[in-house]
Amino acid sequence: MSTKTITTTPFSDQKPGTSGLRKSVTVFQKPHYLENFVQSIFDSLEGVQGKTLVLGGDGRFFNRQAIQVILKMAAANGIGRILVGKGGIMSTPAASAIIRQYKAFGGIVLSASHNPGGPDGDFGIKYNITNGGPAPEKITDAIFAKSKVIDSYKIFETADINLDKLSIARIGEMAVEVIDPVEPYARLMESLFDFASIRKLLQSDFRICIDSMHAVTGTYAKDIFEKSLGAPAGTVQNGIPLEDFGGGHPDPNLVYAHDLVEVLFGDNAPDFGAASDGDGDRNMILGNHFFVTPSDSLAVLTANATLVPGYKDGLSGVARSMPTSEAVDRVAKKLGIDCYETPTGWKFFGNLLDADRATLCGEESFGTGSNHVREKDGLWAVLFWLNILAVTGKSVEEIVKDHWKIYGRNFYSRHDYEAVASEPAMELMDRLRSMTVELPGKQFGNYTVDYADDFSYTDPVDGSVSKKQGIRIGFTDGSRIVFRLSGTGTKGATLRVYIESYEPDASKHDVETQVGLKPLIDLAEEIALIRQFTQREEPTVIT
Ligand code: VG1
Ligand code: CO
Repeated sequence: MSTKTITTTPFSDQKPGTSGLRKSVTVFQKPHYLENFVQSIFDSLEGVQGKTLVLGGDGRFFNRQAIQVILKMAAANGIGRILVGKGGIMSTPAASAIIRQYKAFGGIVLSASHNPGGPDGDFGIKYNITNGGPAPEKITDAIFAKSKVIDSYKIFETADINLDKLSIARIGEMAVEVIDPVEPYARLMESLFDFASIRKLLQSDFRICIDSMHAVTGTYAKDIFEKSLGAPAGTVQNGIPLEDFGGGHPDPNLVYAHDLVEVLFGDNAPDFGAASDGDGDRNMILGNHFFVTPSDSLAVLTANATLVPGYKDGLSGVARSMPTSEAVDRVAKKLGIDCYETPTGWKFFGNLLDADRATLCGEESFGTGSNHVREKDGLWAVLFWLNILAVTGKSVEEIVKDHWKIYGRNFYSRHDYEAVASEPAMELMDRLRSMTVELPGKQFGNYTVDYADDFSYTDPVDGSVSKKQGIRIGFTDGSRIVFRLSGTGTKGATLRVYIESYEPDASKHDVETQVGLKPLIDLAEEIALIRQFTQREEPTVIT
């Protein structure tokens, strides 16, 4: 049993993106690949020696092997203590909660989120800081810089730790505590929501269905909904976490969460349905034959926050990512609170939450959360909705339609062109970028361009500037079209087109989303020549 220093050479592709490093499993299995990145993390953290780190992942293929490697490397790098989730499991929001509760130095979370898993799927690794949130660019840049010059890494040679038993063990000087990854998170949820009212609702004839998509929330959802809140056994479907997510794509949207969609849009549908993603930070909310757009969900939670014990005193402010619809802006205006527009990615909310400028945050990509942790939180959003439904006695559809009556409806949709060729996708963006100068004032049928830019964000707390965050084209009637390239895809490029229009007139709210947005969808094609650049006739996924 001793520390060994192993000679290595750098890999060129270890730049952490929006949420850490994501690559296919086969890339992570290359000799020294994982080790190089992990050593680069340890080398970039000043003062981590002797401190506590949290470790866990979404249970996908390679999770257990990676955890054993990281534990041994942590011991060799002088880490004081590691808290690792039993079975190597920890959802992203639970990791955030545990880092905060234990006042840990930080944490390492293993996940490629909503990307498929298994030997041919994806794997990922990200570092979270003391506040429980994703590392800011300053740290991820330092990790990348290290990974480019690395020539050796340190690892402690010893037997594997048993991850399946709650225990305290040692690797050299370092303590390894295998902890329950659910309990601290479940207690936090209980402290925020009115569990008594939700329990009463779930024991009435109100029926719910939770789809964990064979990913990490299976463990959490069974404990919270079936055990703690008394929902009938079987409420959680696809609840056993599997290394390949049962061959599925654990992305909670209308296309990939089809099991749940069939239940909620089928005969004898329950009153409420929800799904979450691979690592449990996303959520999709459905009512009986009704889909709640994530942007609307954020607006509804904001408007109804004071009904929930954890937020009964009101919100300090709200924040949304730039491509998220402006529905929440209207609520913030009415409540007289600030509304921040940030680039895509949860890390941009961290400073606003820490400085108490925002209480709730959300992204159009099925992410909602609050200052209770520093990540988006799927099951938190589900409990928030159930709390609102329990207190108001209304259905999901009534809640949303009543909301539209008050605030108007923001028709909203995202069109994804997944795994297209990278070069033409970048050309499409470059072309749009150069067009932003000439677009303002231009007329396209009924639409006149009000502004066009490549979104740039100045963090109001630390003044840091993030440029080139997506092309926004705004029209004089309040409609918007946004173009971005994904930072989380692992094959080629993924073009995301976000389309939004505003309709104040309630008599026009019952139009199907894609129909309501048709003129703008056509306009996006006319302006960006999507078909020509992507060589695709239609999007891969429409949400
Ligand atoms: C996507 C979403 C973004 C989200 C990110 C991480 O990024 O659009 O809103 O924050 O995934 O989510 P991109 O760059 O592919 O558009 V998760 O659940 O994968 O941590
Ligand atoms: Co996720």
